[in-house]
Amino acid sequence: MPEEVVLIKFGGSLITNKSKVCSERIDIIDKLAKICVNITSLNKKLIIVHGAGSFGHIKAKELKIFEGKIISIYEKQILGIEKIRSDMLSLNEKIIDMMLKYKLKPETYIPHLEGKGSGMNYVFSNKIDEIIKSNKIPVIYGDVVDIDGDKEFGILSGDDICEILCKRLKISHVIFAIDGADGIIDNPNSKSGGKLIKQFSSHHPVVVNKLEFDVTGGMNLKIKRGVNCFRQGSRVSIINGNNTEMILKAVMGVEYLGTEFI
Ligand code: IP8
Repeated sequence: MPEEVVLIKFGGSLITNKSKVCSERIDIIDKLAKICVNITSLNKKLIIVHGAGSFGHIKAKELKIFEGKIISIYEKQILGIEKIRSDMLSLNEKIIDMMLKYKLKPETYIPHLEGKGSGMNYVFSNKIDEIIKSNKIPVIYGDVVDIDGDKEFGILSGDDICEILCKRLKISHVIFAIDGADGIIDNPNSKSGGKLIKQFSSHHPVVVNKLEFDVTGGMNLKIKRGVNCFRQGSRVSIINGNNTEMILKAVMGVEYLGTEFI
């Protein structure tokens, strides 16, 4: 197995059209799959995590899935969970199909079928180790998962998955490929739109963009998870995923446009 493991999180806002339910951005998925080919040809092991975007967040927000079981809307929640899970599988299939088109060997780990626990309490099954030990590319995604106790279900974000995997494995580099910005912006709500923070230290104060639509915490969660991945010993970058060339540059260790955690 190659020594260097690169984990790329494809942000849900990047790979889907945020405001249109279940609408994927196939051109971006295509570009990302091509970058995966480049990275594997550098003899690096790749792990892909992807978010939900409009395949998960719109319905999850509407049905307050994040809060767990709510008796007054329980039946609707159960039906909604089924729908979100099948929508997420279909988004995952689009990514897998694209990877197969480029002769990559992906294998999906389905969070709600394999493990349980929401957020950082999620417990992976051994299936993840099997996929990682094989020569396949593990593909994991944010999902609605079962949890023990009265809440019954909750959300596992792709950003949580990144941190959990950094704790479980030795990951050399975690890259959050996002949409709408070149990395962490110092003041996204200002008139000028703020400035890119090229080197981000975990002590840096962060202002979060008020316009985010995520049920899982958007940029705030990404930064928190990124800091924790960095503390586990991984390099961490946040990069505009529309600019896939920058992902490759970051992996190659040359100068790139984006935010590097220091
Ligand atoms: O987009 C969220 O995952 P994320 C999962 O990685 C669902 O935060 C189903 C909303």
